[in-house]
Amino acid sequence: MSDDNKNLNKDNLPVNVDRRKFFGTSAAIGLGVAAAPMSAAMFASMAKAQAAEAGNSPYVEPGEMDEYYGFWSGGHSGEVRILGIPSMRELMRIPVFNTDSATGWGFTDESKRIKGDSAHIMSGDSHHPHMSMTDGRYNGKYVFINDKANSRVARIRCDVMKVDKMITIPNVQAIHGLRVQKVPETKYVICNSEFEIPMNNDGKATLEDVSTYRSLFNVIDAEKMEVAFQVMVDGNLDNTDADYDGKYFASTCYNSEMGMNLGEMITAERDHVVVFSLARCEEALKAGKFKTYNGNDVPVLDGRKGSALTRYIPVPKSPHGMNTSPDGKYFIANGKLSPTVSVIATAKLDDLFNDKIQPRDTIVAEPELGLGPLHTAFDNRGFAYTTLFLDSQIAKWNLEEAIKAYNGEKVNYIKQKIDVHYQPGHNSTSSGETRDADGKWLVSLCKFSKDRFLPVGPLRAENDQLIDISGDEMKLVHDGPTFAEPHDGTIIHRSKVKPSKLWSRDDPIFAETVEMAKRDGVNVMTDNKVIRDGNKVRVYMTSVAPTFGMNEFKVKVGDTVTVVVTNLDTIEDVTHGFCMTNHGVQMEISPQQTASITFVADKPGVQWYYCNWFCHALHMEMRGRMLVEA
Ligand code: K7E
Ligand code: CUA
Repeated sequence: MSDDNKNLNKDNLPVNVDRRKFFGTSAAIGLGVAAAPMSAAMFASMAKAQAAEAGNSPYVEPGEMDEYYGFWSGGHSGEVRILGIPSMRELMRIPVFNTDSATGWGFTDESKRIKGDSAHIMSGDSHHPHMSMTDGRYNGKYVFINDKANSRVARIRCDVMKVDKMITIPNVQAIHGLRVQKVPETKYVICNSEFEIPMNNDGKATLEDVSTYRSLFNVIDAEKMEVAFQVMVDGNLDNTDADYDGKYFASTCYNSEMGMNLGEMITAERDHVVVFSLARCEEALKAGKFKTYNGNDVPVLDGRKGSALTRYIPVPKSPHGMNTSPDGKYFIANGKLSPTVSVIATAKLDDLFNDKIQPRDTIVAEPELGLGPLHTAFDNRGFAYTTLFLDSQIAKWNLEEAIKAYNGEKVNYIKQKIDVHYQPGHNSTSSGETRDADGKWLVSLCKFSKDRFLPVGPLRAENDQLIDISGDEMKLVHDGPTFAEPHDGTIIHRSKVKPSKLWSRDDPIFAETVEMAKRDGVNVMTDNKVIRDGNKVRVYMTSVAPTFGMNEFKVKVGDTVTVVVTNLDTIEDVTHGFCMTNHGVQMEISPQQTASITFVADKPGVQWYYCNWFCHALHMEMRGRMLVEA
């Protein structure tokens, strides 16, 4: 715990808006207010001037753009959110494992096709959103995200910011830690299965016999979105990261005991980090050295202790986060139940795999940082920032000095501890998980907000706190309430992301719907037509603000109706909706998009449909009738 609270000055003002500094600034900008009480407007303008002076302003003027995109997981809300950093404004929500009333995600035919075998699952638990990379830098192509609740991985296409692929990982339960291969490019997405289950998990073996339980490391082909291979390990797996050489992946294990309850899971003083050799795994795969399980054909390699594919590095105790330093030199395992983090030198891993050194010889530092270290982020000046869950702090420490201290030198590697509010999980620095780490911003994703916001009932918001790390001292500059529950966020420079303004007419997300229209002899860009096919009815209509191409269509009660709407508007931001009243049917159709939704017309009579995205002064009039004959 810090005894002196570094965030507040004697007047209980945050230090970054310290009055004394104001006076200095005010003198510089020619305001003679030193003795007078300050108005709110003066206060704000001075805060701005002072922040601008410091060169790292969190203030983004109305109409101005943020410097960074933040991709935030939505935890058990199942979604991904896009924030602007440093303003912390929420720019967009991308429904992923959840269903979404506004866009129709989970209800439209296109989203059901993308969800595939899990189309019936309406919820999820997203933790780790990470963008694809080329040579250790974000390439703006995809963001990948795990679903711990249903063992899935989804891919968001960053040109349209929509999910275009989703897979359920076989042979495992609870996909948790997820990262991408950084170098030479993201050929693979890597993710851990956290919960141990029998191999095979078919209910035929003794369910109680824990010796048959396994966790698997999962390697997914990023382009095909298929499991390339899995690696069976000893113990369970939690978080993971990749190196900057394209050679190794590392994962933490908090349950090396293979305990089945809390007491059993935390008995050992040390658990471990498993390091995977990509080349050796690919060789084994090529040589056919794998087995299959549970009746599917996904190759499972054996990476248990003694295998050539892996090495097990003992670390204290129930480690959680795994973070690679942006210079590529270190894997850092965060101790959770130990006050330490373990610094593994990636340069020593070749020797470890060639059995020239022992696993613990790869550890070059084990700094003691405080209680409950969970995750570490980095700047470009050799400092690391570790969240301390139990202490509600972030510790700023120097990597090279921690190594010196481990070698017996007397150095104080801890530079500062800042209070955060409260109980931080992940933290994230601007571009900090890439070679472009720039040391400007740190966001602490706090699990509890307690007294920081107006009370809103027993359920409280989380608190994402923005911290300026550009100077010698960390400075807390913003509190941002968020709904359940950002676990991890990545802060990506805006130059790396190039979203489209309109849909492309040949987008694969709705290509199948357009193909279906072609088979019906319909050109979705020009035709408004009803096609009857037994008791299936396909209704094709266009939309141009403020009208649908069809004012009415007729069906019989009990028909299965598919409505396909194509938005012909080419004006940015003119999104239409299609909502069939009293049927639980609604969806988004953005400019140049085709979208479809299928439902049963189970109510006879007149059923109005309308556009539910406000698109025009005559938006209210943008409606039509489904006439349902008894
Ligand atoms: Cu620490 Cu899922 Cu990365 Cu939550 S995980 S905090
Ligand atoms: Cu179209 Cu509202």
